Amino acid sequence: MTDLSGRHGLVVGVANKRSIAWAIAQRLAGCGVRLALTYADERLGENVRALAASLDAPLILPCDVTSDDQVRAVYGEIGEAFGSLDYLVHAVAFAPRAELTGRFLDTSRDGFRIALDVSVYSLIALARGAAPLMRGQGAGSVLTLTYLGARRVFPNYNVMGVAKAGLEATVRYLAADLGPENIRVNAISAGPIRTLASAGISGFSDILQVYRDRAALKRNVDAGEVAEAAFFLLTSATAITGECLAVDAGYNIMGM
Ligand code: NAD
Ligand code: IMJ
Repeated sequence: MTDLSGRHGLVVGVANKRSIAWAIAQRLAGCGVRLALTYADERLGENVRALAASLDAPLILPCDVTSDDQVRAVYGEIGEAFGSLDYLVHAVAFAPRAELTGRFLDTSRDGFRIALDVSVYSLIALARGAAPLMRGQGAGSVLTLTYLGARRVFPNYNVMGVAKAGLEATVRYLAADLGPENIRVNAISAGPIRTLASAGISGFSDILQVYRDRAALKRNVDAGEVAEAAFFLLTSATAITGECLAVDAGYNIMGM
């Protein structure tokens, strides 16, 4: 296995053992990457601390991505403990529950603002904090998670689709901005996976079934498969930036 000891990563978006971010964290840590993991609130902090016990002494830090102060504090701690950063994983999305049901037409101004702030602006804020620590050592790689709802309409995805479209555009603008410093920025568009972010979404089982029926590979994907593609984009795809890679068992390529 690739030896990445001496490298450092920040993974934002671990909530529990099903989180896509957790699968990516495990993949990186398995190759010797020293990690910082953040948690959104104290309730999730306990989960993250328990999971982290299986990793090699990671930094565990609070980070509500809507707080500039908390984002600044995270990079302060990483600067002190690591001195540099190689990888940033952004696996964060949130819209108020009420926005993920009913008509898109009824999207509230507040719901729109919150969804775009948490799910899109957070990538800009986190990339800005990471850049000096990546620049200092001549390279870096940023990865975020998106969904096909950015490009096609899915029932109830609503304002999150608009947020993911903004996120995918943000990947391109950040890639252009940070490219001259050899910092790459990419996205993975994952197929539907049962996680906290899909729990309680009405019709989610139906969506999994539709993917299983229609995807080229006639099956769903798991977080480990997303993590493998994430590992590739983060650690070895040295000429890939500004891209969105589908890890969806070939669902998006099908016409019917
Ligand atoms: P998850 O619930 O495990 O992860 C979402 C994370 O966002 C959680 O850790 C949560 O704490 C965090 N978060 C929400 N608001 C936050 C805030 N204000 N500050 C900091 N963190 C905050 O679910 P997941 O499915 O692993 O989601 C990770 C990413 O993958 C998301 O961007 C999601 O849109 C994307 N994605 C998920 C699927 C799927 O079907 N599960 C498919 C494609 C893309
Ligand atoms: C979420 C809602 C509706 C349809 C959905 C999803 N489909 C998929 C998801 C088809 C795959 C999961 N996904 C890709 C997301 O990005 C989820 C984001 C999300 C989930 C919640 C649930 C709890 C809550 N707010 C949320 N905000 C964003 O209160």
